[in-house]
Amino acid sequence: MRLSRYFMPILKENPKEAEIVSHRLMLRAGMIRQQSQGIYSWLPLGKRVLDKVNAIIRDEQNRAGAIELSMPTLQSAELWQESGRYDAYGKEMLRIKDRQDRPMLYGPTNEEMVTDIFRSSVKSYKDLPLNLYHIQLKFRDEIRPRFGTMRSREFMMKDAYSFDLTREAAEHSYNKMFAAYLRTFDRLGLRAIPMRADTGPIGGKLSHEFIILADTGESEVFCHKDFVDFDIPGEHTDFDSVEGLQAIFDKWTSLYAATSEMHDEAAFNAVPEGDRLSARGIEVGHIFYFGTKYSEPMGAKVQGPDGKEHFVHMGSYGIGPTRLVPAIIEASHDDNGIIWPASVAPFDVVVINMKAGDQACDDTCELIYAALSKAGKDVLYDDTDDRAGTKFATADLIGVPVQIIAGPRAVANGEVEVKDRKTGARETITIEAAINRFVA
Ligand code: P5A
Repeated sequence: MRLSRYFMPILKENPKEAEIVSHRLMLRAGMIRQQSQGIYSWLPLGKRVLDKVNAIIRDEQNRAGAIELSMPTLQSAELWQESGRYDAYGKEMLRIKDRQDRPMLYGPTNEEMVTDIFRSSVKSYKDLPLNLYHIQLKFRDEIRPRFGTMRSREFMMKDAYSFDLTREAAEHSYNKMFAAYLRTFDRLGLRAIPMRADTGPIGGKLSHEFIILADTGESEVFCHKDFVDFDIPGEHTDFDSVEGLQAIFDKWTSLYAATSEMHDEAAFNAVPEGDRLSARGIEVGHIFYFGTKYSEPMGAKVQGPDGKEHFVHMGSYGIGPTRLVPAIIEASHDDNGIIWPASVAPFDVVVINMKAGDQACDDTCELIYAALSKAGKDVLYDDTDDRAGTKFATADLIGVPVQIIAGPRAVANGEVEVKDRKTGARETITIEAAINRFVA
């Protein structure tokens, strides 16, 4: 991508409305724009990061055996009347009428809709287990939308829904998502700790929130400090192994970890004082097991091996991609801007032409840009005629992991400078070596 032809509206000044660093940096880097309170456009740079986050989420959902589909944002009120949640959900639900005066709503979550899909076609236990997910916009009319896309009214959610014949089988499905979440957040460069959590309007008794520790987090959390160094399940984790996944779940729930709603002061005080971590956190995921809460009122049942009909046991599993992007920034930035983990960086490399219009600099940059693009890298080429200082500031602000800087002096020697955004380390190497580093 040539910067001269891209759309990346950088802000020079700090926006006044931004109270936390991620919101400030997302606005300054031209990643998002507020359209109305708590409703955002994702501008091209932001969209690139969001797409990469979603690709990792999708990859881990698929690995764990979940199957992707796509459900609509607008739902009929009738479904929610069946489950009894239409009235219970309250003012957070955006209620709409269509031209025939039929009550509709902008979905805040999809338990009812997916249960309807399930009951319309699954009739036998032989078709279980089943886990269906999508990555879709949701709307919740939050009392206090704030911090940009961290708590917005329209937001994106990856929501998965599992169906099983028995409670034991449903627990295995829960454990699959539990392990998939540990892997997902790790690949996003985050340490997320599963904590016992309140189930709120989704329901059920068993639930875990996945929390990133951050001073700017909205939740108050309490946990054992050893979680910070626990091992993440590897990529060869066998998601069909009931014992294997149970062992992962048992290990990750063996020490104290709870959100403020579930906090048990006495149990926390039993943790040795030096091991107690009482902190603030950002909830990036939340998983639930709620048994037959939706399947019973909505008549979602299958024939079991005993020939009888059984209401299915369900769970639901959410991740907030549009919250994850600011959460990653909260965890990874410095005074100059964002520092993206390579896995979600909007570009892999930025090539900075220090003297656009100078034949040798132009030729060198074009050569590098073409070679790295051909090798499948996402390359941003700063071919603008901005001042060098502006270019460096922009490259640092948008947080691309590697900068290749081509200035007249180095280029005359057949060299470029390579800068690591995270460490700030710079080295001067030959143009060929710079290309080979990414192509090899
Ligand atoms: C689980 C999947 C549910 O809705 N039903 C389907 C269940 N859970 S949840 O905890 O309410 O939300 C799941 C995740 O969505 C993100 N999230 C938000 N992100 C941005 N702005 C919001 N207002 C918002 N509300 C929820 C969070 O990451 C949450 O864990």
